[in-house]
Amino acid sequence: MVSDSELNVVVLGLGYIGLPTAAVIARTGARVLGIDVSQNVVDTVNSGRVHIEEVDLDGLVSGVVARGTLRAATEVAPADVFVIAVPTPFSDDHAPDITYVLQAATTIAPVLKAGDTVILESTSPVGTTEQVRDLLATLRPDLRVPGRAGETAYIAIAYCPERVLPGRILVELIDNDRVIGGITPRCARKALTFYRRFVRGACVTTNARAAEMTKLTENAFRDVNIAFANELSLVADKMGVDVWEVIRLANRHPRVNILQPGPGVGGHCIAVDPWFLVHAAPNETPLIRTARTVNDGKTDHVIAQASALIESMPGATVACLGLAFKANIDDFRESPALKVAEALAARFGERVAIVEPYADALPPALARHGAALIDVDSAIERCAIMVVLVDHDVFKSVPREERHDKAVLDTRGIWPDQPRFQRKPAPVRLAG
Ligand code: SAJ
Repeated sequence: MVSDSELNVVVLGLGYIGLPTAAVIARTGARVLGIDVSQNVVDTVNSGRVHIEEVDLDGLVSGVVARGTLRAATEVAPADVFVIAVPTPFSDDHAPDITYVLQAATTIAPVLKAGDTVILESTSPVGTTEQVRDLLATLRPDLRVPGRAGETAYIAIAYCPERVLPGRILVELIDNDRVIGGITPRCARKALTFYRRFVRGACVTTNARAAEMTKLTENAFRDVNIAFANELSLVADKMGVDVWEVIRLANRHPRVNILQPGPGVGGHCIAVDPWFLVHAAPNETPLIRTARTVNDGKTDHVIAQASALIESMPGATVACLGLAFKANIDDFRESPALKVAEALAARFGERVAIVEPYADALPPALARHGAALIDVDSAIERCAIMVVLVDHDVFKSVPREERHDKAVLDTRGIWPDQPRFQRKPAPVRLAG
């Protein structure tokens, strides 16, 4: 086995997964080349800086770049292991788009040599790793690929999904268990040797298709469970009951563990990946599809609730607290908070102000409608209405006395002590 300092690794895609992964591998002493299509990203990384916000990532990247074990480029080079971590978006009709994955495979094809390992980490529809194998076989007919004709393959190809939580990426990259699906068992074992270099969690091997579906299943499971919480929040609103109190109490049951309602589900994973399953088996996935509809519908519900509140207080200024898709991060992808803020700004214009400690400037769609970016103290001073969209710690810590006179729509349940909780109890009709 090659020692860490002799191992050359190429990571394709220096985004939220690729850059932390590249840096963690580089920390083991392996020589890592990160590839990105953006020259700006490449320059940023090569200067030891980061283009994304993630706990402790800046220190790690500056360390490994200074030590010379991580560098970035736009052009690929020969290596022993290739890790593909590029985006897999979906089209308007929810069909998964694996163009970037196939482009990445096309990019590495010319530099592949016997003994190399190719690992796909991008969330992908079932069968994508086999497509990568077929593409490489076409582009490099001289290289024997795995799972064909019973001959010993020259290269190993495996699928190993990333499963890290934004905000905890560097911890979870090391501590989480990994599912490693080989095109053949031999491929899985080869990839396993690589992950054991830096993963402390258990590394479990399977086949590529099972690993691909496992990743989609994990995120669909979470989406369905959040949909349950969101549906409960609508029921509780109608009943005039505090949903967070109900969930807290129900979760005291030893076999009940309900997640938290919110303004909808965001991010580039949970709001996207379930569609890969629905698209693959439309007739078999009514539950997964409904969960998506419930979670998206919750955003529309919040827009309607907030609009009604704002209309009931003519002239009052409104603070939307948060734009990120979840707490304490700067990631606004597919963010329900952003959708709500945009809808309110479009309707109420300059009456709407935005508080987002993780943004330096407002996205153009918000700025266009006259909304301003203000800090939390200005919001407390100036705004009579507060719409809590993200549970950032800085919002949670606003004490009751600073917001007691505000009209509040708290979609995250961060202020259970808020006296003017904007949910009017529905009239209760007694039986008989
Ligand atoms: N959310 C709720 N209520 C909850 C939990 C989450 O409304 O109780 C919302 C969040 O506010 C956010 C969205 O769901 O808008 C997703 O947040 P998340 O923290 O559940 O997940 P992500 O998207 O940050 O990361 C997920 C993780 N998957 C699972 O937990 C099964 C992570 O482990 C994956 O690596 C990641 O997707 C991914 O890249 O696929």
